[in-house]
Amino acid sequence: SSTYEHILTETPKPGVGLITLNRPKALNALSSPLFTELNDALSKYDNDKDIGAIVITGSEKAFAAGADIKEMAPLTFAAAYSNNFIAPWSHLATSIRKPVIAAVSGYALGGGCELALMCDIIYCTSKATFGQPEIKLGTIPGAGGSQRLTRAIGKSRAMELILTGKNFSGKEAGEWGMAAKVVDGGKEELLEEAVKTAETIAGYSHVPVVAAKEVVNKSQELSLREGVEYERRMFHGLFGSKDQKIGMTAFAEKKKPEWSNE
Ligand code: CO8
Repeated sequence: SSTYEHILTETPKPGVGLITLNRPKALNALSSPLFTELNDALSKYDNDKDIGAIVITGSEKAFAAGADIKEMAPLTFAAAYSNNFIAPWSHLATSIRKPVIAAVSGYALGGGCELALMCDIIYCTSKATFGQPEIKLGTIPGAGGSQRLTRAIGKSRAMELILTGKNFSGKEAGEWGMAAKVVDGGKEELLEEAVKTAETIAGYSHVPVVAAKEVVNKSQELSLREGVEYERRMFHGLFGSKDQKIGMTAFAEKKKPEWSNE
């Protein structure tokens, strides 16, 4: 929609909502106004019955070079605490129910790395540059980096990266299991892969897609036993959906299912 100033939105394929961070002069630094627009666009796609999956990307040079340092520099403890600074960033991780793929080319530093980690799937170029450099600025990750990076790549590696502020490459992100796909090309090839996967997901019934995302995310919060029980209840619940009947009947009749999203 043309009403946004810091992001672009489009539908590159049926069912796919693409959000491009677009503050090129600041390497997509994540200012509060940018995040307000990002959250608005995410909610619109999440509530749009024609959208099945969302892709977030940046430019060739930067996915996002972090939180806006110039905005943060003068912030006081009292203002940060009383306004719960950064809390709106959690919207993506806590409220968006459809799958979100991060397509990362270039810098994904600090809050940019954290934004990628809030997405459900990360695709990146082999030359992408990830890092949590906050220690160099006299602070620590504040948008989930210490928690999500540690879950994604393990404690020893996350600890080393967060304590030294050293960057790591997209190739390493793939080797360590943080990125699901590493593309040996530029942003165009990367985006093609991310949109293709989003299109595949969007082609399934939205009901089990949302359920699948929810149960996988529960694995990060619950004990194994509670998680397995949660999954089973969700699985039971899906027998109440039209699309379970449509999907299994189509298989038996050797037909392509026509999803109702019900
Ligand atoms: N914030 C504000 N402006 C930025 C940021 C940023 N994070 N990153 C780059 N910019 C600006 C630069 O100031 C510069 O602006 P100007 O032209 O007006 O001087 C413009 O973008 C281009 O940047 P460079 O000239 O520096 O470009 P280079 O190609 O030379 O360098 C780098 C690229 C290496 C990415 C470099 O810009 C850099 O080191 N950026 C900062 C990276 C960083 O430290 N990020 C972490 C920020 S802290 C953080 O994210 C904390 C998260 C906690 C949660 C936050 C909640 C809000």
